Amino acid sequence: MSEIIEQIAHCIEFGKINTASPYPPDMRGQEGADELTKKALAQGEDAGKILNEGMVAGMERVGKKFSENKVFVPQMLMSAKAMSTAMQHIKPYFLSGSVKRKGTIIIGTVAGDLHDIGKNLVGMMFEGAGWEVIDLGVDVNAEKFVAALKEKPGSSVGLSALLTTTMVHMENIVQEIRKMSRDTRILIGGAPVNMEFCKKIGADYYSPDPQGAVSYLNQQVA
Ligand code: B1M
Repeated sequence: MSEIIEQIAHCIEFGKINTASPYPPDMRGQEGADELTKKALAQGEDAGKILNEGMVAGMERVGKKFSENKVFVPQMLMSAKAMSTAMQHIKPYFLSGSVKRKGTIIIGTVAGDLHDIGKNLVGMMFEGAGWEVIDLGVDVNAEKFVAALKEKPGSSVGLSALLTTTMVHMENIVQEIRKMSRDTRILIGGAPVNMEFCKKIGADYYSPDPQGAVSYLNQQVA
């Protein structure tokens, strides 16, 4: 891997956004993911390589540490911010078709539930892993998920719930999606749910953290 691509991976892993950003303190004054991505493109590095070997690799590293409780939500948010800043430079290459997305995932927090911090992290991790993310927001009912799937057939769906009173809505959403398309991949997550509940409601996969959800879908399209 070229040095600049490894530097980008490092910036994403440690949440170094740009030169002006004071975080992390031991990288103060150094270039961040923003400047390095621009520089790498100007040097003629391939956009897909920058994305996959630099940005995605950095997000995978921090995602793994998060799963192992070695870093926490604030660090993940800084990495996600570094990722989304660098992504602005790569987006034109997605639009031109020279960099391909892995697929689309439609995400949302289920009906009655306004918690969105975990769901947003899941979205950022998918985006960071090269997926197109359609975020329907919070308090999303079955009709909205089905309508989004009709607009973007073949997408996967990610449901988040934080309340024991709203996790029950996942079952109804899964049923309505299955009526429309039996083979849509449906992932669930959130503090009150688990794999047993996932199986009971007929979803495909439960992950306790964003990285597990990303790894699962990556394997499905590999
Ligand atoms: Co609420 N709340 N809250 N709350 N809140 C909890 C969830 C609660 C456990 C607190 C408690 O009582 N100890 C409790 C639920 C109890 C239960 O049902 N068992 C609770 C309650 C009761 C309520 C209200 C009903 C309070 C009230 O008004 N009486 C109310 C409900 C409003 C509603 O939704 N209709 C309410 C409101 C709120 C705030 C608005 C104040 C705020 C939400 C702000 C926001 O999200 N924008 C809030 C918060 C912040 C919390 C706590 C403190 C933190 C939740 C959080 O963001 N965690 C929470 C207590 C706690 O967890 N300590 C609590 C950090 C986040 C990164 O984790 O969302 O679990 P989490 O996501 C994780 C994983 O679960 C996973 O990945 C993420 C990263 O690891 N994950 C997925 C999540 N979705 C996934 C999807 C996947 C894969 C993984 O694939 C698709």
